[in-house]
Amino acid sequence: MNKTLTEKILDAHIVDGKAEKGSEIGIRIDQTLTQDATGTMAYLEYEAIGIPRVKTERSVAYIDHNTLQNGFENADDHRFIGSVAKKYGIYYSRPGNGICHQVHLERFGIPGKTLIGSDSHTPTGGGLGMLAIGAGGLDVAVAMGGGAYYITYPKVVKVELKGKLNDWVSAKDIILEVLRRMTVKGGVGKVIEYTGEGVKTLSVPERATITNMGAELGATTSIFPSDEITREFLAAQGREQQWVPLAADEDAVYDEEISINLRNLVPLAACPHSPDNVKTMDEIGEIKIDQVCIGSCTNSSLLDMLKVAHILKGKTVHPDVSLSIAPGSKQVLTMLSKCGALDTMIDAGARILESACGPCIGMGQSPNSGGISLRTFNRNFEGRSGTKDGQIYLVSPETAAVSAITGVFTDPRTLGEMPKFELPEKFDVNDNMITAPAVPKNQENPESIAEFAEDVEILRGPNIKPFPKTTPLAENLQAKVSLKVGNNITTDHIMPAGAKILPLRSNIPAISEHCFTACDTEFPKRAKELGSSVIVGGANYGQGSSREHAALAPLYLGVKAVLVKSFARIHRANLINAGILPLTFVNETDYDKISLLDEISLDNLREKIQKGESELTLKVGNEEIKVLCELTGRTKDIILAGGLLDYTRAKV
Ligand code: MIC
Ligand code: SF4
Repeated sequence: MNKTLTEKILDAHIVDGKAEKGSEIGIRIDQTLTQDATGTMAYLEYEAIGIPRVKTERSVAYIDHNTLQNGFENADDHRFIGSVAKKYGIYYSRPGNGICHQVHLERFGIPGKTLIGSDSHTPTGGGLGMLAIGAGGLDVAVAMGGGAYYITYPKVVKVELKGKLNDWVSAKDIILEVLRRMTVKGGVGKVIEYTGEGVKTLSVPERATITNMGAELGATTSIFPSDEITREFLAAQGREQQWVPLAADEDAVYDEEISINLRNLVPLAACPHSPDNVKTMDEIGEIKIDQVCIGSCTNSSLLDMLKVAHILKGKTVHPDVSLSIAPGSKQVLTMLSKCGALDTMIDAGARILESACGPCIGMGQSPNSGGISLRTFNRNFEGRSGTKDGQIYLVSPETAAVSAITGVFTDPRTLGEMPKFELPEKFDVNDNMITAPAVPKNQENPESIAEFAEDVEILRGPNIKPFPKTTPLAENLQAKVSLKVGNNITTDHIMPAGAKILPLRSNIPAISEHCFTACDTEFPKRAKELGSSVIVGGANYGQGSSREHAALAPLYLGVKAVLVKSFARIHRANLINAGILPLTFVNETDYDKISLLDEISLDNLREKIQKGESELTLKVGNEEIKVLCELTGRTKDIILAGGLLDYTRAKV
């Protein structure tokens, strides 16, 4: 009784710890997903753990990020992941089949199940009533092996949606409004649960847009109830039998509450360079634009695309604007093609891209110098587009499409009355680009599974290098500060992506050369020269993606500890998994007492951690600074062992 939906699903999956807010719990994971940019590392880690077949109900490996293939590296990674999938019992979604989150929603997500994915936008599945969480690759590897996934038992925030959206105001505007109110760090340690009569007015893909971009709040995840609309969506995907009704209890008790009247919402945009820098069209004004990109896991569903096609019909993209469109999946693309909407887009002058992440992660379509780009994506961190001074605004597909025609920021409500857009009764289901794993003769017999796994050859390329070396936590820490950074450092600062760097994801020594170069080009060289070092940072350190490379590259460069005002959830977990000590200031003002190249020491560190001491005294020159090292039983053991891989290997 009086449980939120989040608590119901969590409590049904707890295998370790107690259902108490703020305490660490281990949950059973039903499904996992990986994408290729984090997947190669995740599967190398899975191999290192050494379990012959995945133990989840469903694990899927998607190829969607690194599809540029500007050299052999990407294709080698795809081939490696394909062979691993075949060997270990994982479904393989081939390049061209679509963006992991969109395809997972269409073909695999099930209400009430737990899903972790090596991608921060895994919460997209929350649109279906799943408890879907983004995690580091190593956590996903452990979950594939049947291990629990550990999180802090979250607070639950109720977002009550009232009324109905006005014409041309969209789901994207709802999540932008939530971001405006809660900010990019407002969701840390929380699950955002949507309720209220307004929920019924939103289709599953619209709900998924909202849960997807809930990642930008720093939230553990976001979730919608599973209702009649969910049933219809699953039925249209030919999966009605997987539907279950799910909702919070009537008298559920929430930790925080927010109410949004959908009728009062207007089209919004997140302005450069943060998803919570939200303004209305009036506040922005009719500024001239250079580029429009429509797509990404946030806004690439059939519904989004049909609206875009309707707006583009019979029009031509403004002569000063480049418009690119990437439908989210093969299913979406096929259906657009069959109904003629694709022709409409091409006629209007849109540049059609393959169904993949593409420009969202800087894989092509970088804007011109200082260019103003309107994107339907979820992140607009500085430099992420591939153009350092690019000015990226995050908007709805409706705003993007109409602005592509006018050439200036345009409120889509100027289009007048909106026709009714409805999802089809049946989606075009064709899973021919998803390869099912090979099946051992006797799935119950461990020997047969092991023999079978030995027979399937893993195909490796020369760019695929092993996991970096880890060492158990040292007795004492004595190291210099190799970098000092400010607030809201994103993982895109720590480990940039884009067409040049992304192909190095399976080669930690090579990718480390680019670590933090967005902030300080000398960092990799300095860190290597120092041997061991410490990074100092501000609040919300490590926000954004789940890429564990943002921990593995510092590990490779000798970083032993990161001392900040506060951490983003996934990145903190990735640091611990890599055996890097996560420290926070007791008094944030002490941040000012440390400078680049200062020598830091923590005496008897190992002993203190072993004893479970969380407040430590750190020496910087003659100053003593109090820092917190909050580790629970399990994370303490992981740090002592030198990381999750060593810890898990020892356990297996
Ligand atoms: C992103 O949107 O930043 C990414 C690229 O999808 C990342 C994963 C990665 O870095 O590979 C994420 O969101 O976790
Ligand atoms: Fe891909 Fe962009 Fe979504 Fe990340 S946010 S999964 S890069 S589409």
